[in-house]
Amino acid sequence: MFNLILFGPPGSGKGTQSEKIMEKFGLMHLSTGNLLRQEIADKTPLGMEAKNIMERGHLVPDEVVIGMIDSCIEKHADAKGFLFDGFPRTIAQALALDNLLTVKKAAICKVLALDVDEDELVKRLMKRGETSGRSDDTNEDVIRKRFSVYKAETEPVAEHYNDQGKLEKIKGIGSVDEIFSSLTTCIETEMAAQQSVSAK
Ligand code: B4P
Repeated sequence: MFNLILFGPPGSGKGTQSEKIMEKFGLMHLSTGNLLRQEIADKTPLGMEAKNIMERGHLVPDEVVIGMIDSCIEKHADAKGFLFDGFPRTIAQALALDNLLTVKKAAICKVLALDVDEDELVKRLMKRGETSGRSDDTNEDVIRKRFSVYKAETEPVAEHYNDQGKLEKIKGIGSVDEIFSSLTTCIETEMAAQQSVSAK
């Protein structure tokens, strides 16, 4: 299995690039943001709880998102690999993901981290807020809150995978196609490395 994490702050382009990676490499795309927004659209109890939290720029509780990812991995047991987008966002989520994959005799192969400065991120999110209808994108205070949560809770996840030698930073400013091209080069290099290990 080839399992990839696309990492980065809110608005760094994880969702945008995930669509293209999924299409090119045939990985199963798991976005916790999309899964949560679907729960909100379906007005489920979980969705109602998540809406409140997301609108304030906070993270949904670990056990909720870990449960969602667990059942998605089970549902797609025959996938040739997963692309995790927006997950893991805390150390507890990262440890849970590592365990879920170990049970399947699999692991994260690479973590690609999109690097974008905060001013550019605010611009992108405010712009998306004009058309997306996403209430977490329209208020600059909420956007800034999401960054402070990211720094406190999510950045340590990058360290966790850096310690495992799996983290690679990618410049996240430029055209969508330029960034996709850098990501593609890294993914192809890693896939070739995995294949040569499994051929031995
Ligand atoms: P997410 O849905 O994961 O989304 P995001 O971080 O806001 O954005 P993303 O990085 O995917 O940006 P995008 O490509 O859309 O999270 C939303 C909320 O859900 C979180 O705040 C949290 O409350 C909750 N949540 C999700 N996962 C969770 C978890 N694991 N644990 C707890 N809570 C969780 O790009 C943004 C904009 O930039 C778009 O408008 C795009 O068009 C534009 N853009 C993209 N690339 C560009 C480029 N190269 N140049 C210019 N603009 C670009």
